[in-house]
Amino acid sequence: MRILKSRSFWLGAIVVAGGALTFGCNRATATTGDLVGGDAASRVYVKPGEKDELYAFLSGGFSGQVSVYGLPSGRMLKVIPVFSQNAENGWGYNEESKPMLNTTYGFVPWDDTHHTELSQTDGVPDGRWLFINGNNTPRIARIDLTRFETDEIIQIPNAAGGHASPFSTPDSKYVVSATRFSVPIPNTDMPIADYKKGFKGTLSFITADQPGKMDVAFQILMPGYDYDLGHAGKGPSDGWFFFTSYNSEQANTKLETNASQNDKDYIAAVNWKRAEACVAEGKAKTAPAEYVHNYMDEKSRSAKSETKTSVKMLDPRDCAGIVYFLPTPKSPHGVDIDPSGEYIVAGGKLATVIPVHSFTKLSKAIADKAFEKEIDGIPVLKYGSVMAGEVQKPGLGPLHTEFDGKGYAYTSMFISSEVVKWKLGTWEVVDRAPTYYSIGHLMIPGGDSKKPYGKYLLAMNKITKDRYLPTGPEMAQSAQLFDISGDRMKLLLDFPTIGEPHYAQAIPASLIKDKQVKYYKLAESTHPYITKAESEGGITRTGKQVHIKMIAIRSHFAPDNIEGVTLGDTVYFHVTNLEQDWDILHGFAVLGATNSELILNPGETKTLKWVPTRPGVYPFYCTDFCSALHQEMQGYLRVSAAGSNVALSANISPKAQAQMAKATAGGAGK
Ligand code: K7E
Ligand code: CUA
Repeated sequence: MRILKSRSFWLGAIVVAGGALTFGCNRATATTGDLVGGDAASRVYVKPGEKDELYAFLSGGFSGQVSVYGLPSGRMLKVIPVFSQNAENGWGYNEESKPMLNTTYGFVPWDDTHHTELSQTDGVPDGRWLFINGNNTPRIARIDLTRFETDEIIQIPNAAGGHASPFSTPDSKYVVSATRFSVPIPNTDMPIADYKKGFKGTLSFITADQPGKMDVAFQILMPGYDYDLGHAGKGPSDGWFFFTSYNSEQANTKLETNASQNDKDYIAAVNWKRAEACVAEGKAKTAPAEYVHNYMDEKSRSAKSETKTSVKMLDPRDCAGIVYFLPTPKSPHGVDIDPSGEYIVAGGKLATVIPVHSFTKLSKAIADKAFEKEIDGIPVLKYGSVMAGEVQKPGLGPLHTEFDGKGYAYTSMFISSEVVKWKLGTWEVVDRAPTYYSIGHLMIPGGDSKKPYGKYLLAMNKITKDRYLPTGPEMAQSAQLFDISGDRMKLLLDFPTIGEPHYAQAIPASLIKDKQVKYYKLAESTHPYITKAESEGGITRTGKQVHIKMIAIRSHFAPDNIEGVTLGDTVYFHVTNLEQDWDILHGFAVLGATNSELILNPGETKTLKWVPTRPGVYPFYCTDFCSALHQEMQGYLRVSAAGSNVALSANISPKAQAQMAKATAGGAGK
């Protein structure tokens, strides 16, 4: 029988799966008690005052952020703002962080984050950084794990939909981004009907191992398919990268059916070391491409943006041997490499099997030229020549696979809502566990690395109806923690998540927790508007701009009374938190500001821009309950009508007064 082509078959399968889902729901109520291991509560119980074993980093999907949980407890520790403005702490609202969201499309205050990726040393997560992709306006961010803050964001040019991203090579020399949507390259006005002729894909390799210096090292020009996911080779397959694609039909409408025609699509196997060599030999064309690179200056804690103007573009026709296509059933989603680096597992979301390719066979097939055809300079290998095996009857809708390091693989089954455990090499299914419901990614700590931690598995589910107290039409997505230390998976815990986590990664806490920055040293800050002592605060006017330098310390602001601002002025509050002590934060908010608050880490200076719109007296106050006299931490700013002659004044020390007078005399432009 030819496998699964007709639309009616698939509709049938989905209806059947819907039935299975309903069955799952009913059964859940009856047997959850049995499914959860009897000692589950104690396995996830972390006593008050004690700490979790692992940090887990969950992507936020449409929240645009990363959330950090402790495992096994499921305690939520932090939301790290990345691509979305975050009024909670002023990310993307304060002047220091705004440039982080610059792109060639302007200021883009949101994105869709899918994959968290820890930096690696020799194929093992090392706890230095976490990378995360922006899917909508293709970008990759770097989060520093000594501070849990986003430090760098690079835009990916010649791309639309940065989904296969930001997977890392084993030493984080590169992280990658492949375009999900093919587009004209360079993107230009073109009839959509010209898709087959004019639309192309790109695979981008971004240098990642030097903070502040991320750049697009090179791009590979690909046929106009949809590139979906990727993973680096390791061990024997180190030097290779694998990307799934779907829509080899090159449909540009109703992809639901039109891109599900072919029995097989392709995994692109990229020899990136060879690509590097071709770039070095001058075989790449320098193509115009505008993209923005934003990074947080370490000393001033202020972001800078730079625009780059070209990329090195490699056409596989100019550099033989950089890409091969591996036929793979059917519209594959995930591609996951086992810890040994030998097996390449595809999640053919419409396939009835889980296909596994062999790297040894791939190398031999290339040597033997076992090609069935060539597409745009890319040899297509014969399926039989690269296939290691197929997992039969795994369930419905395989998406993603992770590994436990003990010879087993675990695949998420979206349609049949389950995790399926199977054995590498024999391809037999050995266990399955239901998930509630519609699992997307799953994650084993280190489960895509050379050394899986292999104790837990986290399932991330799209649908939670009936699992939690109802909260109106939208219910939270959920994560479910399983114990995988024994032969059978045991469900331990359910917890709701922020946004829609797609992928997550986790790492032993011991690799991160003792490296935490506790405060920023005032003495080392190079922020141009820092106020290092109460005596240095002040107010200066430059034309219509009023700069207020202010300190916050338990429990006052200085200055706390400001006059002389008039309508038409733009006010910049530069507030420095003078505290030099862990976890002592202050906040700053002004009546009527069409902006967020500031939240100030100890030793940090942040700037709130405010344009008053009517005369009056405006209180400001601290928003972070910092001391017994937090409520006393307040002040006033007087705004007068345009043209009034109220002198600029602030109740500051005589020394600061004198400095202010000098600065105002020098800089006054009014
Ligand atoms: Cu499967 Cu974007 Cu990795 Cu969602 S993706 S689940
Ligand atoms: Cu400072 Cu509350």
